[in-house]
Amino acid sequence: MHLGEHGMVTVVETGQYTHIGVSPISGALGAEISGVDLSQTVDDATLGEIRRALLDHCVIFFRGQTLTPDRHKDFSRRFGTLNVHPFVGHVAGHPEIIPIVKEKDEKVNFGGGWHTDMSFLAEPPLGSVLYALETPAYGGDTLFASQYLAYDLLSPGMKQMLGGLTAIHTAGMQYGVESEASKNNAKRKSMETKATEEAETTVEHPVVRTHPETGRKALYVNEAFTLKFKGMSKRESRPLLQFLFEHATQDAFTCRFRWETGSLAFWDNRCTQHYALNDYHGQRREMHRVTVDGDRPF
Ligand SMILES: O=C(O)CCC(=O)C(=O)O
Repeated sequence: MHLGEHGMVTVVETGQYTHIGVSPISGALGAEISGVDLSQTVDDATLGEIRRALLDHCVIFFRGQTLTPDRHKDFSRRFGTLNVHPFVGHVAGHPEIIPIVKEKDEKVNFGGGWHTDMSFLAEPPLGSVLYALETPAYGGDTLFASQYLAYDLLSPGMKQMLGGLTAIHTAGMQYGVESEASKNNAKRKSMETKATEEAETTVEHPVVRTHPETGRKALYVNEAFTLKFKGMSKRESRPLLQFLFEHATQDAFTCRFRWETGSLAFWDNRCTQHYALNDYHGQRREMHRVTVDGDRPF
């Protein structure tokens, strides 16, 4: 762990919660929520506290839930409209649910590198709601990193420089016809992914975004989808991007979630990155992901 000299990692101070229990799981981000049954319609006061917990902790976790695909979507829809992934197949009859599956005999997992979901969209997701149907006896944890901390712990000079930069994002590195990732995706028989020319489309986002609800600044580049800085070549962009990718995901900014069947994670995609560990070969893992639409970053 290498913290900069510019500040200390702290958990955001929160107000009181009266409808739910909220227990932070690391000093950087992440909290487990208790006292909620998501198989029932959540009342507005409880939902308000869940929303506040998400904003305070960036990723929240629920355990012991029993959700049908419809209930999973109903809960997620309370936070916004639902996304249909342009390049990844869906659960039969539920275009808004991506099955994230790794079979016992498969090697490649989905999300096995640090990323922010779908930053290749002009309006990337607010967040994702991931529900565990089958989990391995060991391994398969997910890491999350606070991109507020990644921004806060940069030097004033770096913050000033990044504040003037725009980045170019694309799905091409993951879903482009010629990409290495597409070749790996094709080996994954349990999930359908499309390799298309459409994936090469690019969009522009500020390198530092302001969270539309908290007003806090967050670093917004990620290795999966950020191609380069606007107005620079890929070669010129690479050294600074590489520094930011490594800086943004250092241990001090992370938490790690251990899944059980019935666990549900809801991450705020506007201020986090995540990484699905691939350390459970020979075991099966099956999740369902619903993705909530977001706004254009500013
Ligand atoms: O399977 C996981 O734990 C996370 C999957 C992932 O990275 C994603 O849904 O973007």
